[in-house]
Amino acid sequence: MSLLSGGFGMARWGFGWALLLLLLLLLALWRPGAACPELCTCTGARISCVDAKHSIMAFPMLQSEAEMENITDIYIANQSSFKSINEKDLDSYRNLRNLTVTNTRLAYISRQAFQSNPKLQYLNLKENILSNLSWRTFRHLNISYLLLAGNPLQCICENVWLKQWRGEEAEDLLCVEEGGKRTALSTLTLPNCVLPTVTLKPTKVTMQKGLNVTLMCNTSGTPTPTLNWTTCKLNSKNEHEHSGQMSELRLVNVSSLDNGCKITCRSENMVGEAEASVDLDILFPPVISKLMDAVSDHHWCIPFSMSGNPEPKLSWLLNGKPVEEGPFIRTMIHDYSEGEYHGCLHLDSPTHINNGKYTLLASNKYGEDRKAVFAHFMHEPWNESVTDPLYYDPTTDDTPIGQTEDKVAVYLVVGIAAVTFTGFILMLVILKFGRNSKFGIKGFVLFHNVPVEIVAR
Ligand SMILES: *[C@@H]1O[C@H](CO)[C@@H](O)[C@H](O)[C@H]1NC(C)=O
Ligand SMILES: *[C@@H]1O[C@H](CO)[C@@H](O)[C@H](O)[C@H]1NC(C)=O
Ligand SMILES: *[C@@H]1O[C@H](CO)[C@@H](O)[C@H](O)[C@H]1NC(C)=O
Ligand SMILES: *[C@@H]1O[C@H](CO)[C@@H](O)[C@H](O)[C@H]1NC(C)=O
Ligand SMILES: *[C@@H]1O[C@H](CO)[C@@H](O)[C@H](O)[C@H]1NC(C)=O
Ligand SMILES: *[C@@H]1O[C@H](CO)[C@@H](O)[C@H](O)[C@H]1NC(C)=O
Ligand SMILES: *[C@@H]1O[C@H](CO)[C@@H](O)[C@H](O)[C@H]1NC(C)=O
Ligand SMILES: *[C@@H]1O[C@H](CO)[C@@H](O)[C@H](O)[C@H]1NC(C)=O
Ligand SMILES: *[C@@H]1O[C@H](CO)[C@@H](O)[C@H](O)[C@H]1NC(C)=O
Ligand SMILES: CC(=O)N[C@H]1CO[C@H](CO)[C@@H](O)[C@@H]1O
Repeated sequence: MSLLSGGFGMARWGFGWALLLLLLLLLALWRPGAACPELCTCTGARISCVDAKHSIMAFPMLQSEAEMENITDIYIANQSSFKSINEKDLDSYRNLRNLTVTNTRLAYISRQAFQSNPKLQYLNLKENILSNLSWRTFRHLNISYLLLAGNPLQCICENVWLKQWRGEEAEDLLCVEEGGKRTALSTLTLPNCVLPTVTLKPTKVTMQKGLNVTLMCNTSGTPTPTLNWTTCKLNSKNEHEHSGQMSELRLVNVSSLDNGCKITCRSENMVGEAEASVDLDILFPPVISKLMDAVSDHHWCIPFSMSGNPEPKLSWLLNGKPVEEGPFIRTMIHDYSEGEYHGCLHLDSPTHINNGKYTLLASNKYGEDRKAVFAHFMHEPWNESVTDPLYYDPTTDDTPIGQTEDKVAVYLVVGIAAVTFTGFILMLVILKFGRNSKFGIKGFVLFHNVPVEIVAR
């Protein structure tokens, strides 16, 4: 408002426009195109470096992380100084989908080269000088195209995994034998170059909690594969022992918290990998971890959480008598997470006859558990249209606490109002007579204190 009033305002207004223009100019300069490295061209989400006279040595970097995150396509061709793709080179290009590096001196690709590029789909590495490539470089990716024609790939075990490659050109891919002779990779067979297999025993683990179990993983393949166990975060005490092509995983005093846990044995060598897994099925008696006060949300719900395997059967008691379930009262499990079933006893429009002590019984063949909670289904306080017979019902032995409190509150408020009013009248009287009487100021203090004592009582 003040900007437009008076000469001073006009000056500020002009200054504002200049600032805005400057900002726009800066914004224009910040556009991706302008931040493109000298020897490359950038259009939208693509970087392309094809200047053969002045070769780049590594992937270009843009000015900001945000710009690099926008890039989905990098195209590099005819670069005589481009030799390797190292561990961190592509870290900032997190959304990269297409990568072409062709007709360069590329000889080395790190196994971690694409660890930050989970979206990489199309990889064209034609016409480089790659002699070998590990499958581990691509283990976490979902590559649709891997083009490798025109590389002096050697006929060695490390490249044998390419035989199984589903890429379109796999059949035509050639490799170079020691003498220099070229062979179709698809027909290559090498001694001592065998894909791993793995067997895990037992194949099913169903056991009671507190017992011990030993899992045995056996692998074959050459070169000798390495074995690894991957498990959920185990609560049971565990140890593994490794010897040659065998590995043992021993679980002691198995915890019910590990029920459903998946245990995997993975085996890998340069030709590829294999794995086998088993799910722990741990039997244990029911445990009710939570039984909470009734809450109202369309219907009333008495929420509970419990565990047990096999899944416990549930029933309820109201004041010690079995609750008959039906359309208006029923138990429902809503969710199974972190080893626990979460559910509700649903009550449709409960009345005072539903008030009382609710006991949840959970049982399976290994034992049972029970927990109880008191539930009072009440109308909203201060609702004049309802005269709840509950408070006059002689059959109800325990008084509903909430409503009693409400009545006390009413008495208290009315009492305080009455006392304040009396105090006010008394004060007027004292002020009127006090000026020329013996009561004085002391009288006022005395009278003011007396009603407060009545309230406290
Ligand atoms: C990234 O792309 C989005 C959508 O195309 C665009 O709005 C945004 O300005 C770009 N960010 C950078 C830093 O270029
Ligand atoms: C790379 O160089 C070859 C021959 O030198 C040429 O035919 C090709 O068009 C060039 N590629 C690009 C993308 O410039
Ligand atoms: C990636 O490359 C493929 C094959 O050349 C092409 O069809 C696709 O449009 C490219 N995708 C992007 C995002 O550039
Ligand atoms: C794979 O290629 C790299 C880079 O050229 C080389 O250092 C390494 O010795 C090769 N590995 C094998 C097994 O030939
Ligand atoms: C892998 O890519 C293919 C096609 O590119 C797609 O259909 C599939 O869903 C992808 N799989 C995963 C796990 O991303
Ligand atoms: C489980 O192993 C522990 C330690 O090796 C041992 O003390 C315990 O007796 C074993 N329990 C059973 C049920 O075999
Ligand atoms: C492991 O597997 C190999 C081949 O599958 C088999 O010959 C060997 O007997 C197995 N060893 C054990 C201890 O099961
Ligand atoms: C087994 O574990 C439970 C807790 O998970 C513990 O209370 C019990 O003492 C343990 N038993 C043995 C023999 O270590
Ligand atoms: C009073 O209770 C009745 C019956 O439970 C309900 O329909 C009505 O909406 C309530 N009124 C208010 C003001 O809460
Ligand atoms: C990723 C991982 O845990 N690798 C391990 C697999 O097992 C071998 C020994 O068998 C370890 O050396 C690796 O570190």
